[in-house]
Amino acid sequence: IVGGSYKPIESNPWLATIFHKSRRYLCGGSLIAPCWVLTAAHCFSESDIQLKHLSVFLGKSSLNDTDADREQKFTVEELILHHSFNETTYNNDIALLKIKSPTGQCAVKSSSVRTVCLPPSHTQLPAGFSCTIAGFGKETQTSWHYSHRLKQAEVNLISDAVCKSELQYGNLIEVNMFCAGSPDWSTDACEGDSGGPLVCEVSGRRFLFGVVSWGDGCAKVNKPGVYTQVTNYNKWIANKTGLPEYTKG
Ligand code: 4AZ
Repeated sequence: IVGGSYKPIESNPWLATIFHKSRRYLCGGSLIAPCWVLTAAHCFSESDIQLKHLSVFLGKSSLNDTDADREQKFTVEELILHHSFNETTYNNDIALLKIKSPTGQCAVKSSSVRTVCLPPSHTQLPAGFSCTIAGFGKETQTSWHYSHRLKQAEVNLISDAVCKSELQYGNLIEVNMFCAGSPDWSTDACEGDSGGPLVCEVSGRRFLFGVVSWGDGCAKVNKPGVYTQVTNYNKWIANKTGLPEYTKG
């Protein structure tokens, strides 16, 4: 995250951190049900990634230190990439991980671990709406390493019309994507924040509206962050997880 501030995991208790071979930090994710983490499909594009080498942590405030009292560690039982994920355009950049602890359990609710709500299908918030992003990604585009501490930042939703303008991304923005940025372009998601949450508060409840997907660099003028539009995938998520689909009313 470029800009924003350091926050304890209790501010984003659904944030999952995904590692490869227990050492290399790969991506963020969001706990949407005790056994399920929603993340980005492109996190698993590298050819050497194997299911058995993935681990997922919940309750982590620091990337490099263990806090046994607040952390929960899992292996990945299932990795479900969206069948129409396009590695070139990043359309349908969404994936699900089914997690399992060494004792065969899913996530246990605590002050540092909880699920985030999915918004009703196809709901869209107006341009300018303020939402929060969180993650351990780079703090500047040129940084050599990820952030040691969890960061959070506010970004505003940008209309498709503006984001699809030639000044911004033109026709690179697909229907399953939306853009968000800060008015002075000083805050943004960055490398390593991929897969992580964009959460918006509606009627006093926080909902997962976006998955960090891509962008031209980080915090560049007129190059906002691009997010997977989670509300287009309620049916897909319900289908793949067997969880009930939430419909408003
Ligand atoms: C990345 O490389 C990445 N500024 C993620 C988000 C953004 C840029 C790059 C958005 O994972």
